[in-house]
Amino acid sequence: PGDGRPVRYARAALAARAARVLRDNDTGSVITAAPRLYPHMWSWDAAFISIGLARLDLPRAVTELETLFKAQWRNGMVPHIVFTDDDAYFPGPDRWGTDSAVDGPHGVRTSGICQPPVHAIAVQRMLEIARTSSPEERGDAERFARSIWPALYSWHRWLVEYRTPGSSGLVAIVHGWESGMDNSPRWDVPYAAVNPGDELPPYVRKDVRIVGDPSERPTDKEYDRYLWLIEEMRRAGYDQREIVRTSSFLVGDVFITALFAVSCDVLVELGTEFGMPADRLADLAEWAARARAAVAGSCHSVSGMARDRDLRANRWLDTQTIAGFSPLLCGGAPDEVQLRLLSLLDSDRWCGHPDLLAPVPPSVSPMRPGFTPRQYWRGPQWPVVNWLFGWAFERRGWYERARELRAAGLRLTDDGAFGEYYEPFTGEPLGSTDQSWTAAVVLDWLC
Ligand code: 2M8
Repeated sequence: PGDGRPVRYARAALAARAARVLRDNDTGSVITAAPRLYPHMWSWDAAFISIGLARLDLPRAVTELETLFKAQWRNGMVPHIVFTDDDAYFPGPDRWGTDSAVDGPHGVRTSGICQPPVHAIAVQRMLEIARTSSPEERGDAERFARSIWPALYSWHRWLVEYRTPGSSGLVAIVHGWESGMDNSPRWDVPYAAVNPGDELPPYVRKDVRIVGDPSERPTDKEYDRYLWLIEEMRRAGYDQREIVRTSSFLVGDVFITALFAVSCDVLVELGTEFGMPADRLADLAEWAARARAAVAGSCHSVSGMARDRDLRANRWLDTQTIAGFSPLLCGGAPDEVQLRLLSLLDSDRWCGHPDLLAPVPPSVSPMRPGFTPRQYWRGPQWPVVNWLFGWAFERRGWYERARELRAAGLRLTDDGAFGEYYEPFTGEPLGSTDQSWTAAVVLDWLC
């Protein structure tokens, strides 16, 4: 193979392995995010998984998203974890303590926070895939898109009603886990202000026992903060207004805001096609415009990179991570800023770094102090993030760039391990292997 990794699979064999990962991770009711490390359904994982499944078994893909949305809270929130009864993951449902939350769902146990809103994107992608298949699949996918649309609308409305506080227009998160990029340096400053109290109930981590090298995971100190924020939310009874008012972590997340803007656009497209109410379509168009303006408004005047905003301390967060490229996902930044971002992305500070195994954007620039090539969201490359940029570039008509990202993503993942994340220089798969969303995006790239 020439890159130091033991095997490189050809396309057909890689697709067969990816399909097997999704089949093996299927418990019958949900496809777990990963076999041992993540034995439950995660919200944004489920969206990507449905895209991969649509290539294999459309009804199964539909069931996956229906299962997630059956766990939607009564106020509209889509929870970040839907628990199976496996107890190998911590924190499980007892620690979250959401069973008595007023707005919680009936008959299913979930966490009490959310994750990035990529579900409309998944539904549209499933529809596109089904339309290249039989008339029957096409009909099924259209029925599904129409039936899930109101739930997607109320999920987006929840993000506006409860999670767009203040004047920045950015969608706010109350826990780093909501960003999906748990321990990214994006959150170091706001997390420094989270002080776990003496009343933090004791706990034992399970993740570090499963991942062979604990330094690929967040630290214990970080976990104390993660657990402390859960404690605060439990005490607030999962009352969203109270949480946003009092939580010691409140940050406008620019990457989520960009995904929200483009997902609102997608919902407008689907809603127009399926004759959804005009007032709802108008809401979505307005939310998209506001979110897009917030992303553009966050861009640094020199670098052009988009920034998160610490809403407790009222200041911009200037960490150079992959989230800085958010305007490329949703558009709306001035042309000159966009060009600066594209040339930065191509430069040796990002995808053009000469030592990368594949030109996939790492989670943090390899040229930044604090870049840690093996540690989770602090340096490694994440295939799903690469998929999102490729999808957005295709949508924006940047076909050559989209093709390049797809090729780079396949180059990184053709070892067939379906790593959760990858060491950017050696291409070593890290964290979990047989990670479902990695298998899913690889399938989408291959088909
Ligand atoms: C990771 O997050 C979970 C907590 O939600 C964890 O570390 O225990 C993140 O990479 C997140 O983005 C992802 O959805 C989840 C499951 O793959 O794992």
